[in-house]
Amino acid sequence: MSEMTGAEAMVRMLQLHGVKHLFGLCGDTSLPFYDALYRLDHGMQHILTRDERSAAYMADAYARVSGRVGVCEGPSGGGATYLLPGIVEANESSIPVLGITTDIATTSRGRYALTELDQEALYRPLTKRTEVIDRADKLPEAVRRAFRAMTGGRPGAAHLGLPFDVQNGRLPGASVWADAALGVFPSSRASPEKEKVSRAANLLAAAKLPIFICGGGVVIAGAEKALAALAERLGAPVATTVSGQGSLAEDHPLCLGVVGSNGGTLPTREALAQADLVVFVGCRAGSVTTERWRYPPQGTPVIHIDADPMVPGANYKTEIALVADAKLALSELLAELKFVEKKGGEQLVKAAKEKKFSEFRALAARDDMPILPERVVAALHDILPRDATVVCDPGTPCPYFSAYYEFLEAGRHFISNRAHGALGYSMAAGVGAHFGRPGTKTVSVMGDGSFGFTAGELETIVRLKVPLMMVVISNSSYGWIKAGQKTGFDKRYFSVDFTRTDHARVAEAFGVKAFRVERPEQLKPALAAAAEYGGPALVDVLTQPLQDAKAPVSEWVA
Ligand SMILES: Cc1ncc(C[n+]2csc(CCOP(=O)(O)OP(=O)(O)O)c2C)c(N)n1
Repeated sequence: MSEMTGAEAMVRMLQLHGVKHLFGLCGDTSLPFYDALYRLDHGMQHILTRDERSAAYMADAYARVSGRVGVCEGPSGGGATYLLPGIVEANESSIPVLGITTDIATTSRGRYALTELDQEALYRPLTKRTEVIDRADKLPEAVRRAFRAMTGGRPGAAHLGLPFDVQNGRLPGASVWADAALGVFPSSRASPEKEKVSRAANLLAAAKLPIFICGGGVVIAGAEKALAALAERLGAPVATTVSGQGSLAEDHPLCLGVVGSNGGTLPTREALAQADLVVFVGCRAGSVTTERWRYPPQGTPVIHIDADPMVPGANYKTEIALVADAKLALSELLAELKFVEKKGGEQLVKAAKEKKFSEFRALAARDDMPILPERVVAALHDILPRDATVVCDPGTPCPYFSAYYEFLEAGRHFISNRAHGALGYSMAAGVGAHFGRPGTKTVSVMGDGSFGFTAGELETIVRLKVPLMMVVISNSSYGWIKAGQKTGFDKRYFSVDFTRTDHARVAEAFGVKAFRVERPEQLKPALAAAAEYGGPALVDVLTQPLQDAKAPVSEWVA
């Protein structure tokens, strides 16, 4: 290991950080990097995608289910701009994704080279760290910095630019080293301050009905067990955000389910309103979770646990902010509340859920055509194994699955892109989730709008024989926006309808096993056949348009 090229060093640095999968798409500026991937024995699988957006979404979902950094790559110019949506989604969702973009040679800068672009400027506002590496000998430390940034503190995304001449430059092999522990997140955890833990414990012990509202941070921190133990000790209901699903198993007697404008329902909102103390955990208390900062009502005493010091106090006057890792903070609260044994929350949860699910079940049993979304959720729940991973796009899928699909195991079994909600996430993310957790069933549920954004990736799925199950909610419109035009703009439907695509035939043309479902009685058999099929399968379901549905959505403009 005397000397190596920059491209070889990048491959080795990824390998040393424990990277096993790399999602990406080739380009001229990437040729030395691809050649190093070809030549070296590194044990990483490169997953060639048909769009860099998909590569980044795959890396994002891969990280969410595996707890490891997701890595994606693309070339200069268009590759760098196309990779961006997935990088920003991951960064805002506190998911460590490394985006590598190759670049024109440093010597060509400013000379109108094809694809020249200020990659650092592009990525700076969207990542925890960005760096275009200007010299080969600086590469190892830049990669180490990126991994420290991604997995330390609040996790997030990083970007590294790799100019053509830097890939071909040389550096000493001895400088290529890494701490493999930084490939896993969170790689470091901050403890809460003792005195604040005692004060928070006193407030919790004194509260009649404390309620937890958990965001994505609970599962990211692996705090599910600590949360369950603390909630049980306090008899405190646990609500979640859309991203917080999996904080507690949904059949737990204290699990209230999703609250907020997207997936929340009146019974859950009413239950939440009874809290005399709210504990936000790993949750930004943003517009969707709080129905535009109205529920819980302002004035409710709040304890806020978050790894990011900017979060507590942003939206609610906060009694105590524990700026700490969720697992450590909840464990310390549990230790402090050793002798407390409260009851009470179970009844409230039971009543709220009975109300919510009795309405749901009545709709799920209906034989309407087009098929009601409730029926699709219920049928999928009936046939999928309890440890399945469901990935949902915006539109009909996200609120319906958030409200009504009960995830019976704690941990990351539900994924949706809640930071930016870009259409066309779930198909690619389903691929990433499969590679991150290959032993379990992964299902991507998308609107037909989302299908249109991402259909090209069916080729990737077939080529790699990914046993992904896909469900298309076909209503030939951008339904969410149409529903917004109905409720807020007196049904002045403008430019929201498109013609119906036969998604099953499109999928078949790619080599995917496909089913088209028009009649309600066809639904369950088709879903079951798709789930049992060993390879990629798609079920196209002609579904009730969202503007006619009884959607669990309280605000169409979040
Ligand atoms: C990239 C992108 N562009 C626009 C939007 C705004 N938007 C939110 S929901 C939605 C409609 C979704 O339509 P579809 O995927 O068909 O699902 P449906 O609502 O009909 O169930 C649109 C256009 C978005 N979320 N992402």
